[in-house]
Amino acid sequence: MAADTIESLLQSWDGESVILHPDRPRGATIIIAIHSTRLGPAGGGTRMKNYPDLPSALRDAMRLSAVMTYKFAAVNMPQGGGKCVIAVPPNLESGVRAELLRRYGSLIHSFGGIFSTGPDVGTTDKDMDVIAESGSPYVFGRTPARGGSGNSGPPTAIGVLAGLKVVCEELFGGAVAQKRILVQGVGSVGAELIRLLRAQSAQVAFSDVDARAVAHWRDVEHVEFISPDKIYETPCDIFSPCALGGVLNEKTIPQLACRAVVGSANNQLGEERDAERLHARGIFYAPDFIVNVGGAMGLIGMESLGWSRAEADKRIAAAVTNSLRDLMRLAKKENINSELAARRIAEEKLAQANAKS
Ligand code: PPY
Repeated sequence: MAADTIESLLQSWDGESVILHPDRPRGATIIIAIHSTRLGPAGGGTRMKNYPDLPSALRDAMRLSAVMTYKFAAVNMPQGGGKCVIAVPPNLESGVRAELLRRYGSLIHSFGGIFSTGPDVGTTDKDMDVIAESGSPYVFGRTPARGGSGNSGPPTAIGVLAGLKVVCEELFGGAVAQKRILVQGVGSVGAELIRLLRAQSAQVAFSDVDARAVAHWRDVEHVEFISPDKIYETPCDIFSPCALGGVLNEKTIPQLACRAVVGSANNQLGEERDAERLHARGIFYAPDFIVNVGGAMGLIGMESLGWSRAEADKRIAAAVTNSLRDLMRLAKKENINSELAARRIAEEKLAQANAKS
């Protein structure tokens, strides 16, 4: 396959605009991809990492911004899709990093609201505090001390629980109680999900690669531990990836011994074809961008729409429940995979918005 160039990426992308900002003093490049403003100003997290080259960073920003468009459209949030990728040199020193974030904040501010952001891979709520110094009011997910709504893990977990409930009803005709659910990763979403599931009397097991997290959940909380190398082949009712992306692929899908996959991790499918591989095996896959919408919804709802945490939880649970039910109905009727069904529904909503304007 020929290597991507900036030109070929721009040619094949269906989004609106890309802002490429060289931050020369720090040797970084800020890339803001605005995929769609059809439903409202674009929103999406800021991913900061080291990339092998500029086209790789641009490809990531373009792909991730499109997912945000679908994510918001699927749950009827009046928000467009965007994403920022900051390609940085390895081992950025912390003072330099803060300068870069401030520069980035000014850049966002200068766009006057067409793009708002929040945390993503490689950035934290503390980083949002720094970006907001110059980027406010277009920065979500600051620390509570600086007026933010705090960790988005718990609202995200509310959405995952709602997804698990729908899938249990549809597939097993019952509640999550007594269902064997295997949670991969006990970060801020996975840990909260385990708490919620135990409160519903589910049979939970977990896996993680971090020794301290394993010791806590296995020895203090007494949750069954599954070794990470056995996670895919371990029989369960539902597998819930809540950590890494790309875990559903050509190698792992044949090993799966579950009826469904419902988790919060971003980009769970290794490649597009994996949705069809799961479908062919009769394993229901709840599209990640539907199940994990609670993070973005919670931050935006609580910080700019005046929702309380209780109201955010209610809206997130309803949004995930309704969109999963709709897509399961469509997938069944058309005998198509769930990812395709979810995208079709989101595309229809975007087309309706087009027709109205
Ligand atoms: C995501 O859900 O993947 C995000 O990027 C989260 C987000 C979206 C919009 C504003 C803040 C955070």
